[in-house]
Amino acid sequence: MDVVSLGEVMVQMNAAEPGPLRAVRLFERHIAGSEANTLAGLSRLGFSTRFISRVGDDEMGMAVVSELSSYGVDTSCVKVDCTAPTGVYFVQRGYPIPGKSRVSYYRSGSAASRMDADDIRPELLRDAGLFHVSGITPALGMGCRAAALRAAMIAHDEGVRMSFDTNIRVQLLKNRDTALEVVEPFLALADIVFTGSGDLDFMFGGEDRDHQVAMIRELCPRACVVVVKCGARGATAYPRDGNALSASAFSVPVVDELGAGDAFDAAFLACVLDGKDVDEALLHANAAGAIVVTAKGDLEPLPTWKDIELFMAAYLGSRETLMR
Ligand code: KDG
Repeated sequence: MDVVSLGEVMVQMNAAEPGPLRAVRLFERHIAGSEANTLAGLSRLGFSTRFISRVGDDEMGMAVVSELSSYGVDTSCVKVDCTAPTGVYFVQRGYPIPGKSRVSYYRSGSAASRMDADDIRPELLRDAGLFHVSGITPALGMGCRAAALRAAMIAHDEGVRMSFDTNIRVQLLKNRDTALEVVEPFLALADIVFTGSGDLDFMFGGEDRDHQVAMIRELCPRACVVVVKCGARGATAYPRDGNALSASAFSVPVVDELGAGDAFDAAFLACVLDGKDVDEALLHANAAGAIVVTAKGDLEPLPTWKDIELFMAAYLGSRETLMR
């Protein structure tokens, strides 16, 4: 298995039109969840992936399993929990800030939030090339935190590389102290770290970027690279040995920005697993993120290599060149 991850996949009710949720009458039903999005992205890029989770014994749980499987993700470790439902969330698009999406969760007490350390068996990770998790899963409850930590420890003990995306969701992690308490154990074990400019501001205050990067670096001494995603302003990678590398984003029409960060992680990790350089990884990751914001749903627009190449061929002429 190339990549293993765990987390929650929810039913996503995505507003058919931009505007405030209270005025939206029609929704498109998708399924999505950060870590699973990244796995599906890696599957689209040719890697074998395994997802560990729980869904409810309900129609939507069946949709989660069958749709994720249709992307090639191994869902044999997704348990059906008869005592809790599959989580749901609503997506408000383009309001009040054009191009921005906002989420409303109905996930408290969901089946996935009831995962615990017993969901993680060492053999699920032993054969993996990489273990990936984000700050969302340990924020779902103490059981999920224990499960994610057990998986991270097994990966560490078995010599499996680990990537971690801080992915702070303020609705789940209320304040800076809680956020740091949740992400620190994962940062300490991670070999590759993704974060965002908003996450850095939340964790370390509105200091200058170099100071924020120095702060997060102290928390992830093993990481060979820390990647800071800045949305429409591109991304910068800070390798442990070497100079920072920045790549500007592709400018595209934004339909729904959700899932872009997960697609970015997938393409970046795919490049790392393929042994490509960091600058190439940044370029492909930015392209994957840009492609995903052009359509609704986190999974449906995830690109293949061919899609990324076609996109880059069309856009590179008008795109600022990679900056060092
Ligand atoms: O990264 C996009 C996801 O965060 C979103 O679609 C749903 O996983 C999700 C979450 O927990 O917010």
